[in-house]
Amino acid sequence: MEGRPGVDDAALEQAAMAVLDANWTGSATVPAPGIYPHQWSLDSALIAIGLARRRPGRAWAELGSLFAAQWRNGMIPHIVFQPGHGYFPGPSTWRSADHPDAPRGVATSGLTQPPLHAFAVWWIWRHSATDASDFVRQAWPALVAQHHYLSTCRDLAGSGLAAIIHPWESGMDDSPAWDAPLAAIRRDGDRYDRFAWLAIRYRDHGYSSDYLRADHPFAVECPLFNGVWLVSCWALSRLAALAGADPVPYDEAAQRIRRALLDRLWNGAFYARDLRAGRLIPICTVGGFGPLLDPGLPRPTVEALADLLQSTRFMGAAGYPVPSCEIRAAEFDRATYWRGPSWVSTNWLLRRAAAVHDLKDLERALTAGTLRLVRQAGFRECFDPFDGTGRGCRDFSWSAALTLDLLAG
Ligand code: 9WN
Repeated sequence: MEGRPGVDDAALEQAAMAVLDANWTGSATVPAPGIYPHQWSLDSALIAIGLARRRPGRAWAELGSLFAAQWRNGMIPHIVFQPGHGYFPGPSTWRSADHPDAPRGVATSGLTQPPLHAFAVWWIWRHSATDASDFVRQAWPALVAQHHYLSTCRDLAGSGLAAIIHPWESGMDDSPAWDAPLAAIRRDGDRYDRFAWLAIRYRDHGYSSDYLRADHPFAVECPLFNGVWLVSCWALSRLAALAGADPVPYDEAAQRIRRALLDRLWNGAFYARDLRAGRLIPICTVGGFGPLLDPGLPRPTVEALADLLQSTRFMGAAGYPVPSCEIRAAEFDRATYWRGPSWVSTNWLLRRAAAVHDLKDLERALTAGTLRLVRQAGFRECFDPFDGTGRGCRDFSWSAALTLDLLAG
């Protein structure tokens, strides 16, 4: 009988490294050849996590090139453009060069993405075979500035949570959670026209946080974005001593975010809050499990979330973990990006959450299910949650990088 290539661990690992080598530009890893030819912030954090045990030097370089594109106000842009490659919206839409806070010599977008970077730095440091304290010290100022930006410029409601001001900032751009706030924008045109319009409107208001607070039509407190922010505060508190800093403010920040998540986004599950409509968005998505990343989440909340995740609304009725939208929702669509398919990124984050909360069966199910997906369908962007069919682009970097970590145990 003929075997499938890449099924055994060594071959799978080699195939994953080959994808990452092919997508490496010399300073960063593009998410996928062709379709995503630039550096993305969330992708870089996940790729660095995946490379931590195998290629720590490259993991640090990946983050270093992203931090070099940080804005003076601390914002880490969601895209850092590589010259000579097309993409819409590209540098001529964002016009970062015209903004006094943007870095010189490199073009970036004007939005941000989930701030996983402090956690990624902690992860690489934690898994390094040699002493990585110097790298932590080098990364420290960028991380502190990023967190300062989020608490001063993005806590739009003064609630303790950061607001995303565009679906692209969530990392789950097509999620049905954004349907209602997008539909409330009085504009002609489809979803993508609204995406572009929102970005251009923010640009035309000088990327100003006063404008965001007062007038920007899309402002949402997302549980994934804030769960990631919380775990990065937790990581900063663990790293502070290495940088000669006080850990207490970061522990306090994590507590503040935890309280706000529970007070503002919890209603039997975590939901996103639409700040413009003043209400929770009543659809359960994989983003609602973001707060599980918090090691300090109260046990009853952990158990309620683990039950929901394993119920027939999510993993219990799917062949492969974890559908990006609850299966019973009218908006669920098994084939369309964040409206149903399973992703290696969210699977990995939930596996980390399961490990932190000592949910061994869940951790094993997420590891085995995710490895089955990439063994069967390759390093695709996302996967059909029922039959595992690969969707979106091929040779997707974070799918390959996080596979390296899953194989390491
Ligand atoms: C817009 C690069 C990015 C990921 C996001 C994913 C998708 C972009 C797009 O691709 O977003 O930023 O064109 O749809 O939703 O998570 O970072 O891989």
